[in-house]
Amino acid sequence: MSILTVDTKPFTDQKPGTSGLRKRTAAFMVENYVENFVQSIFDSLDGFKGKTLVIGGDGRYFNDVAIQKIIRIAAANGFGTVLVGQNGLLSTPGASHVIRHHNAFGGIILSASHNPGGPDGDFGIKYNVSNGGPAPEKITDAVFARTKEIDRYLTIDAPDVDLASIGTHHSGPMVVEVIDPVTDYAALMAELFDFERIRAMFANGFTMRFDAMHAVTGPYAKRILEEQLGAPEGTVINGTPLPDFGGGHPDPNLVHAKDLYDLMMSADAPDFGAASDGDGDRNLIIGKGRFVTPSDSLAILAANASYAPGYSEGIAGIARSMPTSAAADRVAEKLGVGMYETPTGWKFFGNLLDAGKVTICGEESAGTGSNHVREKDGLWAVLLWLNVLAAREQSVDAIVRDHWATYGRNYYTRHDYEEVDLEVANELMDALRESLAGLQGQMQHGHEIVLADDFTYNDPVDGSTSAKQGVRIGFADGSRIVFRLSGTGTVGATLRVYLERYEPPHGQHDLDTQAALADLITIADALAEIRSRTGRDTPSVIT
Ligand code: VG1
Ligand code: CO
Repeated sequence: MSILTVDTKPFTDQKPGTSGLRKRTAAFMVENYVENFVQSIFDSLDGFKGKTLVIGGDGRYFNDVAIQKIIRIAAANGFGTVLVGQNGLLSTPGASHVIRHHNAFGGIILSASHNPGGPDGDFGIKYNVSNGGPAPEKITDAVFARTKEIDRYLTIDAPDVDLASIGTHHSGPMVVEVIDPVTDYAALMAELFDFERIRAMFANGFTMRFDAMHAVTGPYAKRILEEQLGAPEGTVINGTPLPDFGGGHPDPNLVHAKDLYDLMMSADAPDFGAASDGDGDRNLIIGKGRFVTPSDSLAILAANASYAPGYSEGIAGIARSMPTSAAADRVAEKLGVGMYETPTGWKFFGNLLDAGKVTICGEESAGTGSNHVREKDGLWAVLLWLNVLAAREQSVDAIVRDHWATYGRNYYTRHDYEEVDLEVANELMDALRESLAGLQGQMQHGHEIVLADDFTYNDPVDGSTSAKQGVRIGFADGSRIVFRLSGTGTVGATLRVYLERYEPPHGQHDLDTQAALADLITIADALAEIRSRTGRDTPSVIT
């Protein structure tokens, strides 16, 4: 089989963000756009000849086309085997597990996660390394540098592989194994959780709704929840992955999963409601009449992890992204384990997990996970919740209240201002950074500022440093405001404002979140001049 060397010209905009390269689908459909990026990944790696590459995606529009291109480029570059999920499907945590389980060299995940799909939606490509986790910045920086110089890519002249049929195929000299996307992952979940106990809970009439949002978790949730754990058929809704996610926005938050939220707040609510995002790494947890914030969910799961067989010996430590609330810190303190604060994005947890410093990680953006894979894992969080519910025989609401009564409550909200003009957003952040030096000691609405900085992370494992990871304003009573720009958006800029206030165990735990944080919301606007600079009166999304 002869290898074709195809001339190409660099694109200037292939810089990976918080989680891989994300752009409008139309940008990826431009001739050579996918080819350039994938060849740049391979050009930045060493030692993969004859090795295994995992490929999978969330099933969105253009997945099928991109996967066939990537298979040919992988073959031309000398990979020995490609493992690909049937019909090109693999959830992000599923792909992470397949990489680890099959000792693969790495993997390519095609997804723009919770962003809408389709010809007018978004697409994305991400490279994961052999531990199953997102490539660290050292690699993504090298890939970006390569994209600016690339002048050729390698491919072969071979037909498309039939990805619908499980089994062994070939692309030129390379073996292409089409695997069931769910099997390996489901086996891992059965090791970690007490399936028997959860099965008994469903058999006793426990009710649940899982909204797969027409995204990748449909087949995973149906197999595990309905077939293996005996939840009644129909527990999983929107369970068929569609290229455009049924026209929806596969983001499991209170805006885009509003139907689920409304159901859970109604008199007919089942005992438990959950949802996941486009690529299956996020989770939404709602009990009957009780939404659980992702920051609280992280803390509660960490505090209760030992109910699950996979964590019965306790956890080594907890890590959270910097903007995530400090609720988990209190759990770590009580358990006497390490607590780590990292920049936003799962790639920063990899070293801590590999070094055995932490077992559980989480982000305020509906991401929770553990050392079982190297990605956040939506269904894992749902199953751990089910395991805890089955073991404690209490409602979600009772467990949340008990947690607050023990550790106190961190009122928490995130305000997003989407599609802000890029220049305006950069000016806002620059002005905020410049004001930091004078803020310490200032009083704002009766709150004293005790910390004002731009977060720099020093990785305790490899010593690397990541600067400018978000502006933090800390107050004397432990309240906090964080400002940062999104690294996953595809149009303009998204300003994220994270607000948090602590209320002790015997304090008031039933305030409305926005009301409880009203002072901080006002201060945030005053410090960053959000309204005057962006012209926006209110955030586009409040979570
Ligand atoms: C967002 C979240 C971040 C998450 C990232 C990828 O990034 O804030 O916590 O890791 O999305 O999640 P940003 O830079 O837009 O704030 V996913 O589900 O898109 O892979
Ligand atoms: Co995602």
